[in-house]
Amino acid sequence: MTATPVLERTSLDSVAARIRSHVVDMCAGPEGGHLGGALSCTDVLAALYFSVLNVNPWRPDDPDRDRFLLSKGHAAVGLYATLAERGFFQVEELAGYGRPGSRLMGHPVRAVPGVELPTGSLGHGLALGCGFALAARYEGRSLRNFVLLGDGELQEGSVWEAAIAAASLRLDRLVAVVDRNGLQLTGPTDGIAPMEPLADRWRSFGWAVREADGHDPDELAGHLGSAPWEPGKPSVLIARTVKGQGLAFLAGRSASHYVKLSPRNHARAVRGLRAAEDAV
Ligand SMILES: Cc1ncc(C[n+]2csc(CCOP(=O)(O)OP(=O)(O)O)c2C)c(N)n1
Ligand SMILES: [Mg+2]
Repeated sequence: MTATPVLERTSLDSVAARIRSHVVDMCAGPEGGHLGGALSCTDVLAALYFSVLNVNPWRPDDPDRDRFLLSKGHAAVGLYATLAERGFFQVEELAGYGRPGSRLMGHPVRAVPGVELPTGSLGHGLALGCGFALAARYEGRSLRNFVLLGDGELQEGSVWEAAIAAASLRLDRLVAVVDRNGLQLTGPTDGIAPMEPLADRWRSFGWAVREADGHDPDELAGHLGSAPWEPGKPSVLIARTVKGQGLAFLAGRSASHYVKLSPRNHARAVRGLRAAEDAV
């Protein structure tokens, strides 16, 4: 498979800004959307799709492509914006999100070019990623498999079953990213089920672990691009993020989880994002 062109790392911030802008527009539509969790993982998605993943929008089913699973499927608007920006489908299609007849629904499905599997029921992505990694091993393909998980999602026991399986099968072409925004639907993750020391937990399950600023796409691309970090071990990057990143009136608040932006708040959000972009 021919390597696809990727952006210079210095451009990742501007890609992320465009993705955020699409996310905000979609969440002002009739359905609203999972705004906070889409904005917390925007920089991870930008780093993956514009620097790390070996994917080709013209051949979305190329058997040698890297695989990406959005295990936190509720952040679909972030994935749609990223796939559109990367050229899997027209950016104009984003305007149809959530509307009757659109394939861009609240959770991703395979009808959307670039989507590997439907996700949204939390706790399943890592096991599916294990399956992808095993299949590639059996077929002798050297592709990599990336899975993005929410930190609240880590409360699902199936995540840890998959973590055990990945380590025991020595799936070092499997890379997990945890969107560590500290919030889930109803409040702070650690108030509901404390997970710290999270890095040590993953280490104790036999994974190679790194932590990073989840809003620095260059740093993220550096870590993710260089995985696997230890031979024979799956890798997990704990990305420290802010739910609702980029919107001063929602950032760090559970209220950002699912939002239908009013016209006033949409205008406010657009202004805030523009100001942040101008400041870069
Ligand atoms: C199995 C399952 N239970 C409940 C839900 C409903 N749900 C959707 S998002 C969410 C909170 C997830 O929190 P987190 O993983 O931290 O996501 P983020 O903060 O990144 O949005 C819940 C409980 C679900 N999608 N799947
Ligand atoms: Mg969270």
